[in-house]
Amino acid sequence: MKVLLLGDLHLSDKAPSGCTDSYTDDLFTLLAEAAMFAVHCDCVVIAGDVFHLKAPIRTSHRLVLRTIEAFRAFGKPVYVVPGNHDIQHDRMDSLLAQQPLGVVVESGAARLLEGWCEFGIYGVPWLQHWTDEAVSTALDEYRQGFGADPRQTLIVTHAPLYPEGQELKWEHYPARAFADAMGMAGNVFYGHVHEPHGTWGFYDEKSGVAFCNNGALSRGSLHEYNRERQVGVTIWDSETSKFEFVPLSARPASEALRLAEHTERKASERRLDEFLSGVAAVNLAAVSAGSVLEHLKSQDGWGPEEQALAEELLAAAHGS
Ligand SMILES: [Mn+2]
Repeated sequence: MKVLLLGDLHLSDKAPSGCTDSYTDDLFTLLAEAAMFAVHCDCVVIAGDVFHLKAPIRTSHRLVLRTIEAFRAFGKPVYVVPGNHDIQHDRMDSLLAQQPLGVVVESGAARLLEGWCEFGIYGVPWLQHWTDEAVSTALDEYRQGFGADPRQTLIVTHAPLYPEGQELKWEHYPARAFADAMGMAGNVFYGHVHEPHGTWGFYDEKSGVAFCNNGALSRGSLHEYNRERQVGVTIWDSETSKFEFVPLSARPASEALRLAEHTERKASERRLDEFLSGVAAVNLAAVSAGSVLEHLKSQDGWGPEEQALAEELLAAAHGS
């Protein structure tokens, strides 16, 4: 059996601020390209974060319909393991009650993957709290059901997993503890971390756990890794129990990311810092916008550019 794996689509009507306007269309082009590889696979599993915005009102019907169409074009069963962006307030019961992904599932274009599915793949959605107890509970049925050859089993999850030594201080669940909760047997493909980790883990030829993350399909931020990495999907083969990365023909970073604007914004942030240190002596809460401007005009280095920036910021602060 072969499984086409992808994660972190972050579909959105509007491009995130670091991306060019073709963001949404580019993602659908990548999904269409990925669908060509689905022909050789038995099913498709998406490792969460199908939609970018958690508030359901901010995703259009048009985008939901395009997503349904794109998923149907895979021509194979599509499973989604819900990510933190697919639900609201970290509550899984929001999904079918109000979220855009719930509509995609109701349409029949995708199925939710939690626990075992008919392909013998096991889903672990985003957890509200990443505690040992919650992880162990989420993997209970896995430990009982992985059978004689765990090398032929696959877990797909949306989880804050990192190779040892690369963990984020404020958000991670120790990979070794996750592997222990799996009974140290099987393979894991995970989303949530957008920077690709490749294949790594605690395994040898005979046993252990292999983890794989191929990075997000979306390049929604201007991080360094997004400027250089190859966007792609992964095919997992139960015969060999190996993950194979499949590069997609994504736009070069210079066309997908607003690199020039980013440099400009950094410069304007620097000017903002200077502006704020200029007003540090004034209690903003107690004065009017006009008097703040008067104060600023008396500062050294005050010019028309600073004046325009200050007026803009003050207008924004007053909600006008
Ligand atoms: Mn994500």
